[in-house]
Amino acid sequence: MTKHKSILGQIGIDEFLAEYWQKKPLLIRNAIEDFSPPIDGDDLAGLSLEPEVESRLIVGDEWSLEHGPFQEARFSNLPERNWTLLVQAVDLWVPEVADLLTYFDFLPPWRIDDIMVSYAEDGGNVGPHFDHYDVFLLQGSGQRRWQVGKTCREEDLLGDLNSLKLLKNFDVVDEWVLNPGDMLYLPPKIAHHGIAIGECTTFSVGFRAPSATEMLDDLATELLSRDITPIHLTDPPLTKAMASQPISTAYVSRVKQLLQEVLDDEQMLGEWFAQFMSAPKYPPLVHMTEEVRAASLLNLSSSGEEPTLSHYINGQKQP
Ligand SMILES: [Mn+2]
Repeated sequence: MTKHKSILGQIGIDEFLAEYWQKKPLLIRNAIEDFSPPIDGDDLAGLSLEPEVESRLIVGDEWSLEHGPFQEARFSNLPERNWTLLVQAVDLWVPEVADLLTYFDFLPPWRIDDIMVSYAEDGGNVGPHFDHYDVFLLQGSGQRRWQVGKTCREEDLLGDLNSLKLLKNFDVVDEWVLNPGDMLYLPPKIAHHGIAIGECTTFSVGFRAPSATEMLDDLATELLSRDITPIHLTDPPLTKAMASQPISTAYVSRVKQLLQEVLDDEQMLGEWFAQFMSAPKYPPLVHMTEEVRAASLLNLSSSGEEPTLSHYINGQKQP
């Protein structure tokens, strides 16, 4: 891979990390100059037919959600406008998409989760929402209007509509129309809403943000698998009265102390964390990738004669 220009435009890496990363949104015009997206909507539709690939369709004003794998016929029955196809972890499937990750080598590679690619028809959007992770939204083909709001809290959620985390209220603070190669960085919890202007693709480079609960779950499994001497709960000083009382706070303190003792082992934590953060998100996919490519399902370097996936979308050839 040849050394390329910084994807942060005029902003230096140190400045970006100090001023923007996990703090505030940043729009970068022409983040990649003359960007030609490595895949298009038809490639995405093709991927979404594969059972191993995680894909979703979000259709209409009510954001009706469907999970892949999809049948080819589904794409000829979609409305003319206002729908979005989202395909997760496209970097695992398409090396040309994985190559985009080299632009983000100013961040620890294990922080990166995946590149999700979306294709939307005019008006397509997934509703105003927020995410718990950092994301770079790189515009592929076409245009998308991004509206950005304030930092959100859990209480701001409308609840789980079709597992989409939509917002009760969305006050637009800023908005931009992104063109091919433009990129918007969003820190965690910032309200955002992206609406396709005509048909477009967006490449979302998402970062990992495991919750403490998820980490405790994985850590507990790891500790159980290790042959370590267990430490057990003991009593705080007891009184007879405690036999008939609700669990005393002295017990709660004991429990906390015991659990902290388990965690107070930086070497163990470091080893577990490295393992946890580098665990592949879709274990079988890593092995499938070469197989599928070998089967020429996605022959990106070819043109014209290859299994063109154009007909998947609206039953028409896309330009
Ligand atoms: Mn989002």
